Amino acid sequence: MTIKPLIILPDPLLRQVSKPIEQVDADVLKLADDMLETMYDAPGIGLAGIQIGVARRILVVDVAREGDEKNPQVFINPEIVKSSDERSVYEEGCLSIPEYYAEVERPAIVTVKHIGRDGKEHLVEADGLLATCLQHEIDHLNGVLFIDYISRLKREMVIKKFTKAAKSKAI
Ligand code: GNR
Ligand code: NI
Repeated sequence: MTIKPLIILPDPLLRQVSKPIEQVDADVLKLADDMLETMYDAPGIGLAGIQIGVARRILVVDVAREGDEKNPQVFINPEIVKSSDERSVYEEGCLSIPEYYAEVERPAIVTVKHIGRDGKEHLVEADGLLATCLQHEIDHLNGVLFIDYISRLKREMVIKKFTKAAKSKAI
């Protein structure tokens, strides 16, 4: 397993739409393991392929609380097939937008169809933090970031700040 460097705003890769995974082979399982290791190292509760520069439709999550047993989950080609009318609000953050947080309202319950690491199709009904996290990660697969749900003024301020930071770090 390898910890991979994270792609940070305003890298245009974050706006790329990821492509479906055609078969769950050894390379895909290795990618999932690298993503989990990178997520745990960060630390974060979710990670999409594009955040380590791989534009494939795969995400990993673990919303187990600190001290509880780990619960790594891998979602390949995930699709939201049902969303509740009920909404919930969470303060979100993103490993690709470090140290910026904002409240985002999303459907409270979602049903996600996906391929698991066993190569088989699964259906998961998620609520609470898992529902929010899965929607945040699926957004990444479509080039969407949580700052797209805040006001344009706030979003532009965040992008400007990260653009400046990236320029000052460039060699
Ligand atoms: O680690 C993360 N925490 C988080 C908190 C609230 C809502 C979504 C998330 S996902 C984020 C990791 C990340 O950037 N995944 O793409
Ligand atoms: Ni994110």
